Amino acid sequence: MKINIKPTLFIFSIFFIRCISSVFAQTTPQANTEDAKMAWWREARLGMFIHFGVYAQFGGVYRGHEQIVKNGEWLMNRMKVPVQEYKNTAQHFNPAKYNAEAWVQMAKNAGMKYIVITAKHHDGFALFDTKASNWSIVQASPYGKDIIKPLAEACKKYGIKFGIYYSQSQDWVNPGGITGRRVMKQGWLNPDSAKIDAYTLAHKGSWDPLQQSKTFDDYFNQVSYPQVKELLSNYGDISVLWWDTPGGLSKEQAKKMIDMAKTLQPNMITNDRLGGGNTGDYKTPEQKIPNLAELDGKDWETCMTMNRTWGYRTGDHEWKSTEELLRNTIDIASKGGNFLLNVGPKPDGTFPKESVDRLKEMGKWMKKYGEAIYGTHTNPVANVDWGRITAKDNKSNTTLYLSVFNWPANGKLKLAGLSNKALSAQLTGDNVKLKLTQNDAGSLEIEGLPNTAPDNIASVITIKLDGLAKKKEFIPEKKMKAGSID
Ligand code: FHN
Repeated sequence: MKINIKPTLFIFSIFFIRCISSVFAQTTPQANTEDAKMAWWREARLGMFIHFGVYAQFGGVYRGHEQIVKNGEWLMNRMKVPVQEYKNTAQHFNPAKYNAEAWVQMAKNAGMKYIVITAKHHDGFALFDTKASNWSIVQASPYGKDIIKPLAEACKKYGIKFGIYYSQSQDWVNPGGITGRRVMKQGWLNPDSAKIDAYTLAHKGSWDPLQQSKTFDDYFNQVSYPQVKELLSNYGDISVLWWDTPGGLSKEQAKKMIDMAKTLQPNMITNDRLGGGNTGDYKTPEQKIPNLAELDGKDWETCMTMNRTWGYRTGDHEWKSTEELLRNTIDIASKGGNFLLNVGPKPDGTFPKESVDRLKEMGKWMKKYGEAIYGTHTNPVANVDWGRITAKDNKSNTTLYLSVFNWPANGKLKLAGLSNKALSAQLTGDNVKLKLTQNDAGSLEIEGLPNTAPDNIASVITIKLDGLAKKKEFIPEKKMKAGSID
């Protein structure tokens, strides 16, 4: 049978070029720079989110009405506070007890490696000295000083990476900004709800004509773009730019924003919420921890509240326990993700006691067992029902960290799916050696565990493996839902 060599050669060369380019793509200088950029972030694993602004002084209550739906930072929108009335409230906003160093030390002592603060949230109030609007803490409040500058300096002083959250599209005060529509019943049962809901429906979600007195392009060119430029020019190294609620920016506007950001802060990483087709450097599931089926190998960070609100609320007492917060930290690291845990400071500039207590308690665990979190990657072996597993590789060996939530009464633990020989096991931080039995099927039994758990939240066991364990492959079965579940 005569083989027509030309078409076969042609198909073979296409296939060959494809292989080369995909290998090359992974190892291009571009890919290496991206990877290098993410290195500190992947090592960090745990960060602090801070939602602070003029809304803190309401604490979720407006004219005696407790806001129905959770988020205190959405008060102006949910309670339909007229623009000028909301702006007037800044005359009473004076966080006199604000101490940037104290905030940073609380984050650091909790084991957090980076901070992301809301430089401007959806209500448009800038916590920094901006020339692009007079709606700022410097020009509109008796406090009169930049909040961002001392925080950036304190982060630098204490070796904490500094990040900025900026609401690039939504802005309920600077005219032309997007006004995400929310129905009145999410605020309070206002007798005029029907009229108000009809108005917001007819006016792109806005509830005050002032909001629509300029176009979005005006807002983008006169406020959003220049303010981001100020933030990336006047506060030293910005390690993270956290956009939010995408929608509004055109492809061109998003490109213009990212090009500027990359020029001013080439090492900065950004999240996936800019919009305009920009996917950023990592994904941001909110108030949830994705399951493995949802992961696709891309970097991700779960952001979560300690109670149910991002901004301070007097009436929200649904605080998660330290146990839940730490087990979330471990669960997220065991799936190769970062955890950005939120604090909503009080209007005087101090952290709520409930947040301070949890940060302190987390810090105790992280001080003893932080090695099971920092710089670890996804559990390469089988999942277990008694806890979570993280892994860390050096040049030649993988170390597994078994974080045990349910301590075995019989002093034994089983682990399956090991393709490497387990060389040693010990209680992390206690140097207590444990007995290992491993069969050919890769099942491992750990014996000699103390009767009582060394830690009542999660006790960690370190297992040194012979050689490097094969990393987990990600074939996403379900798409990870990005962004807002506000
Ligand atoms: O609308 C915001 C909300 O206020 C908060 O800032 C969260 C934090 O991730 N992001 C949006 C909701 O997705």
